Amino acid sequence: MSAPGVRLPIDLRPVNERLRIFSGIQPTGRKHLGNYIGAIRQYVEGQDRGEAIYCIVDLHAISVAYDPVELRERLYDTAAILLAAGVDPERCIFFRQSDVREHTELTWLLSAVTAHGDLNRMHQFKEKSAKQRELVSAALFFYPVLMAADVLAYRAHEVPVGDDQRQHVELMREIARRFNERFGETLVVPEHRIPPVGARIMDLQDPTSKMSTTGGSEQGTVYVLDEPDAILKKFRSAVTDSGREVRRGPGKEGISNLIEIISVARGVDPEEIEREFEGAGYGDFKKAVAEAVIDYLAPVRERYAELRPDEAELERVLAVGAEKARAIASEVLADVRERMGFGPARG
Ligand code: ATP
Ligand code: LTN
Repeated sequence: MSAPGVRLPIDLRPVNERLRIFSGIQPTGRKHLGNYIGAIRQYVEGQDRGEAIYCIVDLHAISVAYDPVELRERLYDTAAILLAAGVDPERCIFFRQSDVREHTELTWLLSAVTAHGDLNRMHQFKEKSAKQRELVSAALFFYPVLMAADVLAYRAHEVPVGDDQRQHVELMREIARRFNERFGETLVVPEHRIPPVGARIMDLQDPTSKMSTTGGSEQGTVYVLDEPDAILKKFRSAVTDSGREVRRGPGKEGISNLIEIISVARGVDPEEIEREFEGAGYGDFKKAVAEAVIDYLAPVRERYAELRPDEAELERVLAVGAEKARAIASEVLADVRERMGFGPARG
């Protein structure tokens, strides 16, 4: 028994506890090769490594201009893409963020230990706020707090994301640390998991900026659901450089990007690709990249076509996931509430 008022630290990861993985993805519907290689591929692998929890973050989607009817449609698109890619509701918890109200509640509670100055430093806020035509919403500014709540509500240990989310994960670590310092050990300080190859897939037309649904060029963005012909065209017109060597290096952003893409699609090291294509022309290399990507994405596109029409089934899957998610998050929230001084004291 501990003395009253003395908090025993919650053992945040006992040796025999399973690794808990959490990640979220926006319901933009048009998921691209960057999302797939940087994140979705890791979600699928995560199911073999630990207890995986994945959610479609529809609450995040309202931080920029959106249409409610579209949102619902794109949510189904995104759900079907993830399932088609191999996210398996039998082996993970897969749900819609807005179905689990604990995320919203925790966002507000965590805002008490979030520094305004830290939010002000977020690159994504700066970039996205500059692009808004009508309204820069407070939701856009608060976006990282909601993202912290997503992860901290599950005491997740690991967060698979692409490189662009590094700063957001750093911030959620800071929020968890500050919470624990202020209210006693309650939350797990999570680690990011950023893949060594493919964490930042670049736009094929402008290899100095990341492939993106919102910021990039249409011709430079390969979508998971693109037809083989479209994929071939996009890779054929990919911007390279005036040199002739298929290797990574400064001034070779385009070729470096293609090397990373083909190495992930084929499941080999980039070095192996450089060896294989030594002396090859850029034209042949681009064609090989396109073929590898077509083979890589074809099963996903085919499976998507089967899954997407059955919205009732998608809803059923998401509801099962939400229930499992809620069971975990509500316990964490009960601890957080109690430690912050809400409701009657427990035990
Ligand atoms: P976008 O910029 O395309 O709109 P996003 O980052 O705003 O995407 P999500 O669709 O939620 O929003 O991203 C899902 C995951 O994909 C995140 O983990 C993100 O880091 C990753 N990701 C996004 N773009 C890339 C990219 N070009 N290369 C690698 N990973 C990426
Ligand atoms: N901001 C992320 C999406 C996201 C997320 C999360 C990722 C929302 N909540 C929790 C990991 C963990 C993005 O990719 N744009």
